[in-house]
Order: sequence, then structure tokens, then C-alpha cells
Amino acid sequence: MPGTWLTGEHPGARTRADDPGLRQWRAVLLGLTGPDGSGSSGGGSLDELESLAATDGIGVADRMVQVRDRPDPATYFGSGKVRELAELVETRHADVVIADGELTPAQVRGLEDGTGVRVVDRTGLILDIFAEHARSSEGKAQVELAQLAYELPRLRGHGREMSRIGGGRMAGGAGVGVRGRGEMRLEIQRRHLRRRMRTLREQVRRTARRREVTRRRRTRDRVPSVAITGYTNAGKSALLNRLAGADAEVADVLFATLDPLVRQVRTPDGLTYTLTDTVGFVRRLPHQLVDAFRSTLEEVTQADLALHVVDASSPQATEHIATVRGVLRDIGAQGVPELLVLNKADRAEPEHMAVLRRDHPGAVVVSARTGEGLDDLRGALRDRLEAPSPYPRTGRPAETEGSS
Ligand SMILES: Nc1nc2c(ncn2[C@@H]2O[C@H](COP(=O)(O)OP(=O)(O)OP(=O)(O)O)[C@@H](O)[C@H]2O)c(=O)[nH]1
Ligand SMILES: [Mg+2]
Repeated sequence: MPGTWLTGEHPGARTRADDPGLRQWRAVLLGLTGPDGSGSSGGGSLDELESLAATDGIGVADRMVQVRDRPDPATYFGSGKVRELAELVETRHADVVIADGELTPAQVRGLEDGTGVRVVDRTGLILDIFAEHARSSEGKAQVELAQLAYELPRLRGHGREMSRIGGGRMAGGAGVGVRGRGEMRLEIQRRHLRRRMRTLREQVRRTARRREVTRRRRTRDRVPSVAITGYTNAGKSALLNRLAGADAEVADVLFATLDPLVRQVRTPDGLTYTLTDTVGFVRRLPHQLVDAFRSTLEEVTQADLALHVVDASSPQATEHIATVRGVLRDIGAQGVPELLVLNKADRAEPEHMAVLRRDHPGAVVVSARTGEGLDDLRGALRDRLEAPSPYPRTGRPAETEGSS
């Protein structure tokens, strides 16, 4: 079962209605590729969408990929293809259709009317996962903010009567839905969402300010800080646990960690530094999430060193590195020195590892699972943190930019 947000309850609802009586949801994944094989669904994108679905408790019944220049504005796939899709949904007993791209509200409507099941896009799916994984009040507020930003332009003013979810196939677990009719009702809903968003934004700002104070104190005490960053599921939390003897949640799902977790590490030879575990990145991270999680993501802009953890066993490792560096640039962390860590050495293909080492000569090879390479990593951390900084500690560019 995906989170209740996806199952059609009011967008503000964030807790999963766990009902063991319900069978697992099954999805048909939709991808688009350009005529030349390019496009958003190339390069393992549908595989990643499948992992995202699995993380959200949704199994994959089938995939459908269409070759076309650009999505159809009304139905994404074009009406002929949508009829085929409807048949596939019927024969494969799918409960939901998940599009790899971003759908406009009109396309969602077109696809839902054509297939009779709930339709979500990649962004909606990622938001649902974040909603499931948020633990702290800050995390929950950030996710809700992102959900509302996503929901606002998609309000329909009438319910999802066309959708089977919350009515037809799904027994129980029926969402209340957004059920009013007419423009008046729609306007009231919009106003309500906007008001809620203002409250949440204020809440997120307050927490960010508190964190800022703690961070400043550490800077004043000259404790260097290391932010662990990387693609989701790379092993960031596992590595934090190894280095800091902490008990961060390690799980084989995407976005297990949403809240920044700070641990102080003291090495036997007397070096003290803080290690922060943060939210992982993914290709095409929804902008609503980047906006809402800005203060969390910005932890790394304030760090002395970014420990960029890579799952070296993933065939997409090179692409992941590029994605992470792209997001770091987007949030203004390009000035933070990076130490690249090629993790999961225990299960990486030796040839693949050799290529990664060749392309990234400064990287440290480790396995958070077996402990291999951890001494090298500790050594590299010591070298990087003890090396005299080119800037006086209080005047680093990242800091003057970041503090508002
Ligand atoms: N084989 C192997 N598995 C690892 C290694 N490091 C982590 N894992 C596994 O990879 C999965 C993800 O690890 P996490 O530490 O939760 O990854 P993360 O980067 O914190 O992920 P998110 O918080 O979800 O973004 C877990 O199943 C870990 O057990 C490693 O060195 N080798
Ligand atoms: Mg984690």
C-alpha cells in the first residue's frame, strides 16, 4: 500500500492507513522516449521508477514505453495508445498508472478518464515516499509543504469519482478526497491550502533558524564539519554508523533518511569533527521538494567538507555522481570541497570499480558493510580536515553567503 496521500485522502493527510487485508498495489509504468532513443525514460529511468514504486509498496504489473517527440497535451500518450493502456490495466489488474515524466493536471485527467484508475507521476510518487519517511516535525512540515505546492495547481474542484481508488477496486481505505463542486468551493480550497502553506513555511523557517544557531556555535568552537551527501541508497547512513558508531536508520529503500542527523566524531589521535547525514538525491528531484527541503539540503553548503558517497555497485554510478554534483550546484554548495567515496566495494564489479577509480583518482574505495577501506577513509578525512584552510574559519565564502 502506498501512503494515504496517494490513495486519495486529503492532501494534508500524511499517515499511512495500514490495512493488512489489502493486497499489494500493482502499477503500470509509463515511459516516453524520443525517436532517437533519447528522452526522459532512457538510461535506466524506468528501473529507477520501479525502485521508487517498490519503496512506496507498489509492485509493477507491466511497463509501457512509447516513442514520440513530445507528450500529448491532453493524454500524454495519445488517445489510441491510451486505449491500449486501458486494456493493459484491465488484463494486468493494475490499480495505478505511474508516469515517469511530469504530468500536467490535464494529462492526469485525460489518463484517469481513459483508464479508470488513479494516475500519478514521478513527482507525486516521490512526494508520497517522502511523506511516509518523514519523522521529525520539521521533516513532516517540509513534506507537507511540498505536497501542497504540488497539489495546488491540480485541484479539480470535484472528487476523483472517475478513479477506482477510494471507491471501486480498493476495499476500505477509501479517501475522503477533495469533493466539493463548483468554482466557489475550489476557491475556498485554494485559499485554505495557501494559508496552510504560509503556516508551514513559517514553521520550517523557525527550525532552520534554530539549527543555524547550533551550527554557528560549533563554528565558533572551531569544530570542523563534514556533511555526508550522495544519491539515495548509496550507503550514507551506513557509513555514518561506521564512522561515528551511530545508529542511523539503514534500509534498502530510497529516501530512508530525511532528517539531518549530526554526530560528533572523536578520533583516537584527538581530531574532533561533526558528521551530518542528510537526505539523499535522485535524478530529477521534484523542485517542490528542493524548495521545501532547502534548509535541510543547505546543511552541506555550510560544511567544511562534503563526503560524497557513491554506490559503486550501481551501473548508474557515473550518472549518479553527476546528478549529485548538479544538485549541490543548485543549492549553492559548489564551493565546498568534496571527498568522493566509492562505497559497496564488496559487491561492485571489479571492472566497473576500475573504471570509476580511473575517472576519479582522488576517491577512496570502501565498504560500509565489510569495513574495507575505512582506515583509508579516516586517513583521508584527517588529511582534508587538518590541512590549513585557505580562508580564516570565520570568513569562508560559503558561510557569508549562506547566513541571511
Ligand atoms: N553490499 C553492501 N551494501 C551496503 C553497503 N553500504 C550500505 N549498504 C546497503 O545499502 C542500503 C542503503 O544503505 P543506507 O545507508 O540506508 O543508504 P542511504 O544512502 O543512507 O540511503 P537514503 O537515506 O535512503 O538516501 C542498505 O540496504 C545497506 O545495508 C556496502 O558497503 N555494501
Ligand atoms: Mg540514509
